[in-house]
Amino acid sequence: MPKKKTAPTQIKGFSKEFLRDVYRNYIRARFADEKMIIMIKQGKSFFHIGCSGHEAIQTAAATALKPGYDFAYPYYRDLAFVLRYGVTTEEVFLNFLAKADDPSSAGRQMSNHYGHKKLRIVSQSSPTGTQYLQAVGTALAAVKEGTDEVVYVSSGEGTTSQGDFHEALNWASRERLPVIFVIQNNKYAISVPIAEQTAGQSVYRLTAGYEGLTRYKVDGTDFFASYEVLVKAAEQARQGRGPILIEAETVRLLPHSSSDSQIKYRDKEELEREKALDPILRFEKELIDSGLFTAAELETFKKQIKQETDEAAERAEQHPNPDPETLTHYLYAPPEENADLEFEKKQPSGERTVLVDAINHALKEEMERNDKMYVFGEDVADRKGGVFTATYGISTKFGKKRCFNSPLAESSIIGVGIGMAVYGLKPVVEIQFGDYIWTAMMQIRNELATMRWRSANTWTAPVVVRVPVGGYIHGGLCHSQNIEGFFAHLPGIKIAYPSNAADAKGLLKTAIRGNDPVLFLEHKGLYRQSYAAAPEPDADYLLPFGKARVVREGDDLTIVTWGALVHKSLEAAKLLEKEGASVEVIDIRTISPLDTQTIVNSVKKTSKVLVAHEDTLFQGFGAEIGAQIAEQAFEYLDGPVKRLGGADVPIPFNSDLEKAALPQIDDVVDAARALLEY
Ligand SMILES: Cc1ncc(C[n+]2csc(CCOP(=O)(O)OP(=O)(O)O)c2C)c(N)n1
Repeated sequence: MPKKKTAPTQIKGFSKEFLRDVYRNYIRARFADEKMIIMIKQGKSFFHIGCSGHEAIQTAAATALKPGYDFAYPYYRDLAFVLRYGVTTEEVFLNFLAKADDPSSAGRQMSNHYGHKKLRIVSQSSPTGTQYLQAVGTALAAVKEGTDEVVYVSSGEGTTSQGDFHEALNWASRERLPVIFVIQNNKYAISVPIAEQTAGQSVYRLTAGYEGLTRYKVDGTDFFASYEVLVKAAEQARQGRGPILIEAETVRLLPHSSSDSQIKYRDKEELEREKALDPILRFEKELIDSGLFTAAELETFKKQIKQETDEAAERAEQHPNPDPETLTHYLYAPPEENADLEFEKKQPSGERTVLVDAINHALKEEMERNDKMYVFGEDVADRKGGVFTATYGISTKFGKKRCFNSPLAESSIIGVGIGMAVYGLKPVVEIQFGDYIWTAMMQIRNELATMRWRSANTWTAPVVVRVPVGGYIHGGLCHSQNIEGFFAHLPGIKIAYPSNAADAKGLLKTAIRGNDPVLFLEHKGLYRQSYAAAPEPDADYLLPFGKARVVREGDDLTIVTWGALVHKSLEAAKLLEKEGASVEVIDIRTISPLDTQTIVNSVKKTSKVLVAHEDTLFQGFGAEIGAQIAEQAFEYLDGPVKRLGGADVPIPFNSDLEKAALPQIDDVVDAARALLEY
């Protein structure tokens, strides 16, 4: 009698149920892509960027991880990843339609920019590559906290040309952090083929030099191969055996986005060849050939999922749009988050302390108070303790776990800081000189300053960034810049610029205890000046942001100033007093928020105002103050709003030249005198 053939129950050890779920995820993603393209044509949304062709590697990655436990930094093409991770199809459409209930951003970000607090999908912004350093920061936080959480981060192959990618590999490899880098190589970055993008046309080979990094190259259209690698990677990362890079070869079956037309730059034959590599066709064949599924069964799944997709889209359409009244919500922490901060409890009465030491003491006291606080940057650890010694003694007192040297890479410092803050730690980082903050500008402008707003208050990144700025002590062009004018233009980040030791301590403590990102500017020329020294406040002295100080009262003219020009303005006021002029000097103390009220009140009294700062004049922050005065106190003015700033040149090294470039006491006197005589 012929032996009866028994039906298989598994493929390669995977149960029918498991494979059905994988297949269903492929189809959910594919149908969502197709539906979104239709809805774009119907004018229901404006942008779509799809995952078609990438389903296998993405589904494998999400399947190998623990949603809601492991952190994910998925890129815009990761639809199949997020669906498998737990985002519902309806939520995908809420995001696509920019609805108020969109869990990633409440309609604030472009579609397909994912984020989901409960699932630990960190809010994703648009710059290619920034996510890598943040993923490293989150992994570092997980290690510091002693957990076995793993961090997934992905991008296309084009994005691996970004410096942030290599900085991330360096940091992750250096510390053997639990990061899984998944590079989905579809061979194009918009229209640019990998041959024009990447040395050797292989990300796998390109990254060979990072010791400690485990690398795999895999066919990303093959679920079984991809899953095998991802499981190994997750296990390795979880066991603390270091980061993993996976280059997964995929096909891009759609144009780059709905704004692109790939037939302009790809041959028909090539597109046909890629269609044949569609991971869905491959998986269907494997399922049917194995005998585990019939074609009819798969058709039934498709029908069901088609209906589910249409229904999810319809439901999402019924949700409300965001209310324009909410536009400015969550740019900063809502007041209740900072409600327990008590300001100026006791006036400073300690020993006279120089500014840099006041900073140092504030850091140490806050480290003591908050074991989630971390200090890092270039050279900050002992024995050096920072190039200005602001961090001296911290690593010795609190250990190198909590105060450590970063690589010499500013974007890394901010990106890793964001990742740690997202996790719930409090990074207080140092950028060695304001002049070198520019390589971190992308992380600051598009990531740090926007995290809370763009995720509608679900993710926050309250990193404090300390930055020595300003002229003197022979810094020349690139150790002397003032930077407040650039950063004041960024909504979402607060900026302090203290002029003396007591203010520095009080403002830094407020920055550290608060829940917003803060740029904390320290004039390096004031660090050890006796005139910037002050009686030291106690450990609980907090100064509020947005509260200017009337440093000297007067009736004839107001000088609005900050940083190093506070002292020069005071000296000028003393000289002018001898001529019979009564000059009021206001130190704004924080650039953002700005205490316009104190300025306007003073101008109402004196009717004449000079805004004086060290930064170059053209488009300096003084222009903003001048404009606000013109708007709010025009009828009280008895002369033009006058500005005094640095010459519009780089800062020279030669002392005489530098003196000529930066405003001196005489310049303040001259400007004030001209106005008094007006
Ligand atoms: C820093 C930055 N530069 C440029 C862009 C515009 N841009 C968006 S996606 C993209 C191509 C990315 O290609 P790749 O990394 O290969 O991923 P793929 O889209 O092919 O999956 C570009 C140039 C951007 N978003 N960010």
